[in-house]
Amino acid sequence: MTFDSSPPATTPGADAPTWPAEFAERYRAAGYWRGETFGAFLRERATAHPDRIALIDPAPDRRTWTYRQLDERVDRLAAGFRARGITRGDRVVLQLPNIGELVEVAFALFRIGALPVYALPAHRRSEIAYFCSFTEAVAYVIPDRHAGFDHRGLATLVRGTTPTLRHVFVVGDPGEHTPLADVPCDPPAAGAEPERPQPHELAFLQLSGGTTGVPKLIPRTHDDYLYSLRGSNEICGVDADTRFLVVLPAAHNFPASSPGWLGTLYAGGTAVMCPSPEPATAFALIERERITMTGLVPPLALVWTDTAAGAEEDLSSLRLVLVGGAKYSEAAARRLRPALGCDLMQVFGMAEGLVNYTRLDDPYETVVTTQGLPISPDDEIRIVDDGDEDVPEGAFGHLLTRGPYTVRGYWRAPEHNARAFTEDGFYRTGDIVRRTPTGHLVVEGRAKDQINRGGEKIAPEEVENAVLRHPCVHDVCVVAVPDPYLGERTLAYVIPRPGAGPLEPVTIKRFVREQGLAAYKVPDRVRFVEAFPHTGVGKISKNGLRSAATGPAAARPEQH
Ligand code: OOB
Repeated sequence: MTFDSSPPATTPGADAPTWPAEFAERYRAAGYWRGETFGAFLRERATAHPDRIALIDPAPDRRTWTYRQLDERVDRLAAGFRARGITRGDRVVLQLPNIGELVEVAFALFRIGALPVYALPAHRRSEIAYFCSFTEAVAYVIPDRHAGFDHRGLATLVRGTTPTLRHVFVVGDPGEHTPLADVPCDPPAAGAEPERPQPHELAFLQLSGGTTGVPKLIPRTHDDYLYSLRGSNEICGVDADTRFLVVLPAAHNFPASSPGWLGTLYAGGTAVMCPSPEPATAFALIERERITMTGLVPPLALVWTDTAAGAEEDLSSLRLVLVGGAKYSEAAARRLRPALGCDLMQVFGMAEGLVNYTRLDDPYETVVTTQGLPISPDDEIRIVDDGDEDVPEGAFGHLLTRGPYTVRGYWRAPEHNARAFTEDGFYRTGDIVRRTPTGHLVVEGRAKDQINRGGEKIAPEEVENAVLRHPCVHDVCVVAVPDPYLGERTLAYVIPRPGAGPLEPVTIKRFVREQGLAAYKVPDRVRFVEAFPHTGVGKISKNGLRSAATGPAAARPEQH
């Protein structure tokens, strides 16, 4: 008998650093890692309460799934994927909007141990081609059209450049690809099922906001992610009566797990997919579906609070709105409770792991002025200076963290990991925080080179690389400028190539879009300059450019 001692393809250690044995043992002994998997918990809920409604997709015709129906559907889809050769450890790029199929496909992949790679609906050629080739994806799942964009054409392009990509599954009209509706088939008889994924193995790859030219992938295991769901559910009071409205793009970590559609399903509640974050759509659904909980980014929370005053819909079922993803100003936070008539909870989280929440029993002042406490007593928090030395209690510094649901490294990125994690496994969040005497964290700013455009994260380097490909551009520097609505917007400073002829901001913006970058990464403003300011050591001074952007010259209208 031959014995293959190589780790299964989805064991975290194979493609990314994992928790050292003594930490894994500690997290198991503390009851954080319980040996559950996503596929198994859905089956358990379906057995315990088959007829409860798990999922509602209101558009265009209201569709509902009981727990039994969802579980059966997931089984049939999993069998269909398997029949098409998709197996344990395979990567599948999942790019679906907030529709029921996203939940079905994710659970079907969980069940066979294939790894969803969660793309956002806004991603375009540049991002999707990268995800497919970097992860050597075997399949790509898309809607036919969404928000005016035909995903089938993009899929054809990407298929042509990704040799591993064997399948494109389409929700709706498939064009030249395979309809997702054709995939489900009868599952194998009991006893003939293939080996199930193990709790310590990877469940999916989540996207990082990124600080480099290409987005990084975050390897999350069943054990660690399910712990963050249980913790989130307990803190937010999620139970079988919770009706959670998924307003933000469902693939993002916040609406997926804080407590999100996954937390809601874990608790046996009902997840309702919201096709648009606009108050007109969302408020009508809150009334009709008696929504109790949702999560918003600060700009949306602003729109909702402004609109709620004159709204005719009955929002009285709402108990709790979570706001996070970007800094929520105290002034805006104070307006939410009176306007929406429900509790507010701030959430400061990251797809790499650590999630902080204000608590339901925190004093109101704490809820509106802090970004909360970590989920776990074993979330280790260090606040350090530039030399990694702890700052005095209450002072601000760089936030480092490690714990039972914070990854120890990105997927297949050893060089980046050496910078993004300390030698003893703390993740360098890039956030500047301070801690109040009660242990609540207050986000004071950011040290990482990332722009937070209303919760959407942009790595300037990725945009700069796209602009640099323009033949008339000599150099470019992308910085954040403050914005009253989004918090930050992007500004690209461009040095034209000498003698290149006249360049217009719109030319640069169009060029970035044509490079296939998601629309939210297209610079909001472009300004042409002859040189960049430099720091003492000769590096480009992004601070100098940021302050130039907010100075008097910043208002020049032709530069927008
Ligand atoms: C969430 O996850 P990501 O991975 O898109 O972004 C993480 C980063 C944090 O490092 C921080 O810079 C920023 O987003 N952030 C906040 C914040 N919440 C996130 N900055 C200030 N205040 C907040 N409340 O954004 C995310 C993941 C899970 C739950 C919630 C948000």
